[in-house]
Amino acid sequence: MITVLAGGVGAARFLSGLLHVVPATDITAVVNTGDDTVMHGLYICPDLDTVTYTLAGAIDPERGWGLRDESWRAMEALARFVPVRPPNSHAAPTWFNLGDQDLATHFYRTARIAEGATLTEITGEIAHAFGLHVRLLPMTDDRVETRVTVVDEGEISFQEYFVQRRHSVAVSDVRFIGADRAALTGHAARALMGADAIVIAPSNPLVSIGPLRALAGVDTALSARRESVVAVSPIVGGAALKGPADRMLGELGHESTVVGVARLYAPIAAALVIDPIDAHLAREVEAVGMRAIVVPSIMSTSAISANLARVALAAAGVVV
Ligand code: FO1
Repeated sequence: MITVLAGGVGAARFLSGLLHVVPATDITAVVNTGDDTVMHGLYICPDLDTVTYTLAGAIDPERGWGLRDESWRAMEALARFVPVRPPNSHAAPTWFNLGDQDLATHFYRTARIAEGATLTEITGEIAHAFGLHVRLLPMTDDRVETRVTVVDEGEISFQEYFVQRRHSVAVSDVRFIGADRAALTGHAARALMGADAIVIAPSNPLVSIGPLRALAGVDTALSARRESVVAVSPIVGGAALKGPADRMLGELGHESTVVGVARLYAPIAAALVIDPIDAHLAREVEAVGMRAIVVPSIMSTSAISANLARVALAAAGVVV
């Protein structure tokens, strides 16, 4: 069994590549839920949905989130209520786009939560509905909320930072509310303990993998089996594959290079996969305590993604 620690788009693309080299039923993804949000009373899990939709071949390829061939009639209809909304009301937020078909996923999840189902159960049901054979697990069934402190503004929710501010504002702090009380689910804990190899996907180390690492026992479990844990750098040539990871690393006092990523992951993973463009930094990566594995890691074709997955697994001791 292979376990992948996952955020959103980068992880979803890595998992797509992994599916070319490992049977789906041998793969478990433990997915960040710190980005989860409630809009219009609906419980939304962006990273779980991005992974689900991508693996189902249903993701919108340009946006990298939401469903392809989507329509937006509900969002358009919502605009009618904006002028009548009292000044102190948060009703009818129109900055977070929910497509008509995507809404069905959030309706289902929200209704099942109201019936008392756990997020783990619901995630399995949604994955099944989309025909997935990969096991998708939320990192926790408890609520963990990533909050971002924005310079000159103060603390806001992750989605207010990412979508509403288009992640174009400087960040001075990140914290994960509830992580100290939240527990890794039993399923996720077994996926960490029992896997033949663990891959930390090319996701944002601070706000995608960070919430997972903030849960009690995760770093301890990973460091105890460090030799079979490999990370894939989300930073290539000093830039993020997608999203604000590069700027965020710099703003929060880390180096926005594969060396900065290696410093964050050295305690929990023995190897870091880096792109050939960063090959000149391999010795610095090794100096901070990680083996550097150089392989093309910009996942622009399925052949590159599959090869990346194969090489990452080999670095964690699994030959496929
Ligand atoms: N990302 C955007 O940039 N704009 C949106 O309006 C937006 C809506 C949205 C709705 C459902 C969903 O599952 C994801 C959505 N995302 C949107 C993506 C999401 O905010 C980010 O990709 C992740 O939170 C970062 O991993």
